[in-house]
Amino acid sequence: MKEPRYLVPNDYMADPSAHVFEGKLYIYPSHDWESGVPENDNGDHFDMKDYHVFSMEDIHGEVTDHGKVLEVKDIPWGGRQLWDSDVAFKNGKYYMYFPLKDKDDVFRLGVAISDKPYGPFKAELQPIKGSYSIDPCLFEDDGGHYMYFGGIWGGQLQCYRDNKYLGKESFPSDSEPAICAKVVKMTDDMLDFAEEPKDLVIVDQNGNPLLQGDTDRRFFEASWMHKFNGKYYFSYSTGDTHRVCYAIGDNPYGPFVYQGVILTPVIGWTTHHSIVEFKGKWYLFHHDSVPSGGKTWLRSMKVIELEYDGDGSIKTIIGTRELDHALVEGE
Ligand code: FUB
Repeated sequence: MKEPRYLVPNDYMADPSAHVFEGKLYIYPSHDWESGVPENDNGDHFDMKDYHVFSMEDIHGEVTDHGKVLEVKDIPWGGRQLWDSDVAFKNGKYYMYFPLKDKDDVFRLGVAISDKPYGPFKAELQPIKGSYSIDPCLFEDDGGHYMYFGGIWGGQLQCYRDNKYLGKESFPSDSEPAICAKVVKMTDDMLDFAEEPKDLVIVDQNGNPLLQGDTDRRFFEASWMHKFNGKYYFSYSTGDTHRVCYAIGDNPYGPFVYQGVILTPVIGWTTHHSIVEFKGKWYLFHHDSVPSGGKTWLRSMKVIELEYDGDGSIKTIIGTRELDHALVEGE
């Protein structure tokens, strides 16, 4: 598959988290819609209310919509904005992790459970204790499951230091180390953090942490973790510079050494992805706003093959901004 394929032409689906469960590809996206909420830097225009699950038996084949699997109205602690989710499997159960603002408008991470990869999922009564910010990604390694999470600006990560809520925003200066994504091991029952979340530090080739002012490379949101040839690949969005980048480490906690760009900017403000191996090939699931004519809050998910060079580096994929300047006026 050398050309990208849009997966759900009749609706808007973003932030796709893809996994192989029971021999099929399952995709867990955010469900964009025209809410009418005005656009701002906090992302209030991403006012999503439910999730659907999709599956595919073949990357070129039919995409099955399993329908609505979880709604804000069924989450007892919920306020607004169901953003990027992810799903993990353990001991016969599927655990969906999701960010949602609580009734005080503070993002928390929730968990909902199903016996099937396609749901429906039933939410726990409370968010995960000690959780905050957005974009949970679950990764299984020999020693158990790890969650990667966080996002600055609308994702509220800048409102925390040492896992404590500051009650206000606080950004480092441009010459200080960048705000980090977080990594935490999950408890055996998958419902809690087994430890205090730790900083996921990304360093340059000299071992120095990336700086807050290094906006082309520093972490913004959209964590993903995958393993290739025994190495740990942490990938993420740089947000306001609109790239998907990656860094490599020797263990799930890092540190991770910055490597390069996986995906150059797409049409639409956000860029978000997941990486999965299916039937012997690797794929990049991502989204852009081409089908909506450039509306940032109406995104469409797509998939393209991802390739590695012989040394394990990922070949850069060109996003729709470079390919399709003419598609959307003003982009
Ligand atoms: O979909 C809402 C937010 O936009 C996600 O949580 C971010 O990663 C960005 O894609």
